[in-house]
Amino acid sequence: MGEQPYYGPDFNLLQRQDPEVAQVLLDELDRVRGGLQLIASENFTSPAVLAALGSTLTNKYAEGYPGRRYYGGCEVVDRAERLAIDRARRLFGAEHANVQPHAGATANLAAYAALLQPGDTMLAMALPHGGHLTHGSKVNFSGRWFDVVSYGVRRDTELIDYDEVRELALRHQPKLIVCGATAYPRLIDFAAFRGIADEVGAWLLADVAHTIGLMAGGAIPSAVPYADVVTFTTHKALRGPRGGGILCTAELAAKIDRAVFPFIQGGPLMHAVAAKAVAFGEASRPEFRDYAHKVVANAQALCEALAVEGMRPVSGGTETHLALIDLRPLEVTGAEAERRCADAGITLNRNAIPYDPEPPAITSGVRVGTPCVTTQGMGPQELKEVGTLVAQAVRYPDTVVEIRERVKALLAIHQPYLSEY
Ligand code: DSN
Repeated sequence: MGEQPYYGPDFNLLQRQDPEVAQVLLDELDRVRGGLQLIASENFTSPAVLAALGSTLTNKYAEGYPGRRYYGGCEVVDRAERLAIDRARRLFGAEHANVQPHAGATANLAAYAALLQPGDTMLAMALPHGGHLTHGSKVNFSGRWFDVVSYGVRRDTELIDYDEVRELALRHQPKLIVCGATAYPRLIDFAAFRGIADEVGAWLLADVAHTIGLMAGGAIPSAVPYADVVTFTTHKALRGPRGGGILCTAELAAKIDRAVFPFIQGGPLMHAVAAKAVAFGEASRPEFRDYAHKVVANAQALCEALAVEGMRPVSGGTETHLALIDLRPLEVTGAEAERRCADAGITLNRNAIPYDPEPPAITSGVRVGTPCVTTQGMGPQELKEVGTLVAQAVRYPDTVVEIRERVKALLAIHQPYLSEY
């Protein structure tokens, strides 16, 4: 070590000490630089966030909360957590924030633990209609531990049927109503959910893991004024480190904090907490508003380009960062489309569409999203081109060499991690 103190990530050091792992890091960077990343739940976090993640804060045990820890020596990491909490509260206008959940699924587990007892009834969106595993899937703790009633989208409009949600709520009297989704391209009417929750005396939880970044940037309406509890992830459109968080009313603050620690988690990951503070700071800047609006405009351009090529957007379009595409008109399954796109240098994921006749491992759809390509600096013009390339890859797999060349040409201008954005 030279005269400079060692603060954080030093790739050359890793290369010298562990070339095998260093090679994995290099190969992953090459992978994302060598193809289009259209997975709606991924993003390229900033170098500043990466620096906080690769810091000595990873060493510190800090069970508890700032000012009331169960370990000594927490006075420094306390500052990181206070910054993260204050910035999250300001950014989202929330009464309380808990920044310790390790992931979105963990945030949901904590929220349920705060609001429900095992066996209680909750009403949430079905996974095959765009919900999430933690919204009551039988293969997840939520489906095992709670009495789950599911709502979905209408067959004709492919939109949430708020009349159905209300009827189910009146019939089953859930203690908790969950709104939010992972594959729903449209805006969610949080006011309507609030009204239904109030009518039956239920708590309202908005799981906005996918859209919190768009809310931070003012590109879509926020769930915070309506929901008792808002759970989210920090690594999707928000562009922060991998992790979760919870916003809630002052009334629920103590319950939520106790549910996160000590009920479901032990020591928080203080390097991740510091990186969340960095991300909330970045998302508070005017540039991020611009970014969030561009993500949506880009998703709309992509969706339109796909529709022109016969790839049918579920619900007819998008108002968010993602589009869900029904491939049945092309007689290609989601699994096959995912594979053909991968061959062409385009990463996306197969996804069930509402009322999907295919099993979850095959599906009739794909999901595409624009957080990554927008971070890379692409705009609607490029997204039109991306749509054409996706469609060509799915429809004409024999032209894969040509598509790869066009993907490369796009990426030559728009590379991730070439600047400090
Ligand atoms: N796995 C995330 C997604 O891709 O939507 C949700 O947790």
